[in-house]
Amino acid sequence: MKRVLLTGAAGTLGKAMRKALAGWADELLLSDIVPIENLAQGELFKACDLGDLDSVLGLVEGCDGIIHLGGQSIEGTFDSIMNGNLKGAYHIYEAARQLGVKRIFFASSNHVVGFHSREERLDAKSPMRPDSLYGVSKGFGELMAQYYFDKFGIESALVRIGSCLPKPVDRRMLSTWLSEGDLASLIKKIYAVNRLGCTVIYGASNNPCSWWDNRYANFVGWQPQDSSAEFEDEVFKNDPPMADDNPVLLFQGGFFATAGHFEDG
Ligand code: NAI
Ligand code: 15L
Repeated sequence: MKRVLLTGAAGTLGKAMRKALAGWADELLLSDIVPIENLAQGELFKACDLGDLDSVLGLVEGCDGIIHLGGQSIEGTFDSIMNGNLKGAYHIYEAARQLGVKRIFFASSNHVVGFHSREERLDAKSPMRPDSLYGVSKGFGELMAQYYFDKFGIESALVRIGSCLPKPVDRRMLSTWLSEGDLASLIKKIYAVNRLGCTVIYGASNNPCSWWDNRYANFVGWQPQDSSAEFEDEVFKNDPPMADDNPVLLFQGGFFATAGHFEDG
């Protein structure tokens, strides 16, 4: 890969992927609405508001691939989500179409399916049941990707990331945890596979109590190496159990499903 764009590069996963992907592409073009100054060798930076099409066009020009992590990453008002996630998804795909980018890693979220019960095992064909406006916005991004694949052949990995952080810190994350190393290896696989299509992938490590089945993405050849099992004792010690009738425990999305609704204005 000559030049790969990493949006959301100032965020939590952006920082982690900068380290993990160092040297992978000739140039990693970092972008965020927030400035980044500590550039490493092979990194470039361009500020961009994903809500602005002209800026996104300027950003995507000359890129061979896009790792799209940028946008609102938690629940919020519709207005707060619209700019980065709705307009942002459209702008990324439209820029890819106009400028000839053929493959995109789209950071979707488990909150697209967060209203499914924890007793269900989901796969790529399970219906979307978003648990938040944020989850709805990620579902919108997935549909945008599907449209641009069917009409223009732009391939995407729609990665429904679980909980990506250095280690699982609560009981739910024993099911949803994705290690940073496994995320980086997934990104590399997505750009190495011959034919990607438009493929939903659940972004979770090899956790023993997973709710998700990646059978329709086996062809990608991604084999997560890490497991939440090694953190189980620590999590049980630090995160006391909730009462059995706590509704948070019913849904895969946890508190995203039970939290109140944000109103604009
Ligand atoms: P984050 O909130 O730390 O980073 C997101 C970045 O996007 C921030 O640096 C922010 O400044 C930037 N951003 C927001 N609005 C923007 C706009 N309008 N224009 C340009 N940049 C904008 O989020 P995190 O945790 O790094 O997540 C990265 C992506 O992965 C997000 O899309 C998130 O929804 C998704 N994801 C993350 C999960 C996790 O466990 N961290 C789980 C599921 C999905
Ligand atoms: C997400 O989509 C969020 O971006 C992240 O902050 C976590 O809340 C994660 O899901 C999760 O479900 O743990």
